[in-house]
Amino acid sequence: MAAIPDRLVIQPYTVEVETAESLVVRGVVLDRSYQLTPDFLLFLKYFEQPAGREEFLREQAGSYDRAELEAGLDHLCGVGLLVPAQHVDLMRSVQFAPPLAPPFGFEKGDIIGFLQAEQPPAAVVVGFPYDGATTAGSGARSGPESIRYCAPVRPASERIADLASGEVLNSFLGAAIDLGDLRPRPGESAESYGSRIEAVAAAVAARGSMLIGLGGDHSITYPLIKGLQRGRAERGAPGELGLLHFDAHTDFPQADNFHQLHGRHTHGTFVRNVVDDGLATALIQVGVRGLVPGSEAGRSSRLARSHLVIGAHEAAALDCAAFVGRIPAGLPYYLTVDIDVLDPAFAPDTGTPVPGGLSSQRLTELLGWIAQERELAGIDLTEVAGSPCRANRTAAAAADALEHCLVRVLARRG
Ligand SMILES: [Mn+2]
Repeated sequence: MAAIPDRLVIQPYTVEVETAESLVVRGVVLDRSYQLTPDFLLFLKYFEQPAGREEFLREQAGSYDRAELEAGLDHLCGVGLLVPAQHVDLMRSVQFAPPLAPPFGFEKGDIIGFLQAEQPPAAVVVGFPYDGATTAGSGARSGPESIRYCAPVRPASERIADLASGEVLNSFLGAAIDLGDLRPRPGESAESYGSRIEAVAAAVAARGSMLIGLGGDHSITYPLIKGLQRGRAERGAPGELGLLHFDAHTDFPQADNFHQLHGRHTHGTFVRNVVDDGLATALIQVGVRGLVPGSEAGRSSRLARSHLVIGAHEAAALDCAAFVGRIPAGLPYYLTVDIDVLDPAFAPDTGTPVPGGLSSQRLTELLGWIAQERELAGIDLTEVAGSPCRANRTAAAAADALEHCLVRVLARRG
């Protein structure tokens, strides 16, 4: 636990039990109950608005023992009911569900502990069980749970061997924690949920940790990138960011009236929004395919640096080293994977499958190479549908590709 900051605020809570002997409150952010004594009402009321710790101690000094007041503050900070006031907006807008079982042997964590940890972890997993922005098949709301279910749980060991490539890697899997899922509200719009995604992404990036997002439909990526850029700016990191996008679709509608027709934030528009808002300077799209109506092939010259499309056939045929060589070096990338980049034979449980995609082996290989050879600032994997069960080969392929990538990303950052 870090030194307690001077300005504090209580996270939103409801009182569950209030008697002369007992006070039980439920904190909204983690949906968790806290057993207190009625004396704590003084603290809860005082810090409903952000207030100074010293100011509180001074004001109450006449009526209460200072050591007891300090112990009370320490206790509330320790359990995470009192949080640094800088997080007041985040605390008021988010609610998390804890992960049932974190993937890959990661530790379980929570957003409040993360924000206050002395040493933030290298990476955090956050699930976004939302599919309110799909235009065709839905079901991606079960993605986070299904990916976690299909992800192997690794023992903490110092080395991990990749039998396919013969590589032996240092394992830094312990450097990541799983914060659980950011809960959507019933019927919540993509704009509303997106603003909360952005707040979480900004807070994670401001601490210097990498966010690994489990979708959810592809609408989650725009706010993830926006928040990442905000958090990076807060740390003084350079604004240049490439977008590395694996998908069967370009998610980049060319028609100017597209937003009027479908709304701005859908799972099929995020790339256009990222480009229009200047959030990325380079765009590399991998695995796109299929016939679409229109006279534009989705290539854009509006990006400052470059727009490169490596279609599905090329992505399947290129030598891995040659593939990575086509991705400009010297800038960090945000990596987003729509699982429909895979052929429906490997990933049938997704909203908008397109024949002629990559094999799961190919995706795993390419992500491993990218993680090894390029700097990644954030990662997400979207559009996995289907139940959490052994038969969900879409989720199994997603988890496998993600793990091959993460084990190398964490080795770089470790
Ligand atoms: Mn997509």
